[in-house]
Amino acid sequence: MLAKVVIANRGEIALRILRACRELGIKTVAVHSEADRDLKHVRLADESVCIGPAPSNLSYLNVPAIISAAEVTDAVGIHPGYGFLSENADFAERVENSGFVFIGPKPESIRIMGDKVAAIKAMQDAGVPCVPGSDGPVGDNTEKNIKLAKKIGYPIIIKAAGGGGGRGMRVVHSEAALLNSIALTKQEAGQFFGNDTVYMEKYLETPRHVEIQVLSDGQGNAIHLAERDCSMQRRNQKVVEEAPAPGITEEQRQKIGQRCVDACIKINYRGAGTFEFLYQDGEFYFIEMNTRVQVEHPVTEMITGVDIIKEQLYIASGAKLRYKQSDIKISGHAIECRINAEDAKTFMPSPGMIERYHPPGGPGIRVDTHIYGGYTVPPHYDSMVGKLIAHGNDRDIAIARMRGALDEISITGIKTNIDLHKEILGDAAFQVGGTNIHYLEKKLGID
Ligand code: MV4
Repeated sequence: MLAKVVIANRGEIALRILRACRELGIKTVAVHSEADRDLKHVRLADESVCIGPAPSNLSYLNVPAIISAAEVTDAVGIHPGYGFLSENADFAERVENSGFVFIGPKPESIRIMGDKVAAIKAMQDAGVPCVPGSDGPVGDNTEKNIKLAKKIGYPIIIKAAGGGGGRGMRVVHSEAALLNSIALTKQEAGQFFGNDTVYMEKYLETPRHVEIQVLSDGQGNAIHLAERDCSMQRRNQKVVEEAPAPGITEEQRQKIGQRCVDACIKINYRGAGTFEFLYQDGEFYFIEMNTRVQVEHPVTEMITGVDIIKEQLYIASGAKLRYKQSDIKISGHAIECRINAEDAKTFMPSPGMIERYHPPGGPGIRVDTHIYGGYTVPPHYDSMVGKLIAHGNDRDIAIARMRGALDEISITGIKTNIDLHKEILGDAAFQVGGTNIHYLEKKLGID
């Protein structure tokens, strides 16, 4: 096993990684900004290094500072968590070229999945079902583009190859708007991502966002850990996630899961990964692959009993996958509520000092958070301050436990979205299950 790991992140995920390292006897190095000296994991880590001022670009995105921290502490590996440098292929490459283990996929895999056109091509070649579309970049032949859109059938969506996560997309409802929309999306894509390549897909109007978690050792072994439903979102920010996805049968799960496993083996994928699908009318359509551990990984851990962070560390150490597919059995249902420091009406971040924090508890309740009474949420980073996870033998029990936990938890001194979660968990359509990606925004009223 790796002897010492640099945790190149902050907040709850840094603490989550620290806990996994401790279980495995791995020494930890916390790297933090000047604004993050009081983070819980910084106190708990074996060593800590301040890597720069508060702004992320000067600290958590400062590649030389992070690699230097690994050098001065004699660390072996670097865990990037999520966000920040986690899906930066150049960072992964520089980590490896500096002689450290990047706890994640090979740089080439990150690079392929960062280019959505290349990702879709790779997945299509590997037998993963994709959205009907342009099968590559949209060219500049207007006649061809008009024909292509007609063949796919309106509405279509134009997406930037360098985009993802909801940035650089435009829906087109008619031929009259097509050419202008392509030109506009290309121009924005060039501006935002430094790559004006765009592609075309059939626009699915009422899909759910269902994603498959995989683990692959890069030595010919891969498994899937079933799916998560992340449809409850606002402006591409997930709010509530759950596993398994309501209404997905075991047969559907194993079929799509096996496609993902086969793809991992075909591209020799290494580490944890997530295949993102749109799910509509009983069919899965691949849209993107995430090459990091995700915020919502705990719901998968709760229903499978697999510690995804520990498996990332085992895989990074060169071990063969410790599970076979037949070892993976789904047990019950899990729901996660993302707790954000934000205004209930405007959804604007609401940083500041937490006066008191009382965590919830009881059977099936897990809290992944770095907050404590007296902690000040800095204004420089994401507003998520923790995650409440409820598990039960079935979805109704998970919902009941989550509602109890939402009533028990108390965070004073800052505004949070806890009341929003109480509303969602009490919503009749949520309780039935299977709401689509537009449900929450419609419920909240179009802005
Ligand atoms: C789509 C789509 C409908 N049809 N692609 C948005 C985020 C990015 N990951 C892909 N996205 C979408 N792609 C086709 N062909 C609708 C969305 C979409 C969405 C997807 C998942 C979760 C939330 C979303 C919110 C708005 C739009």
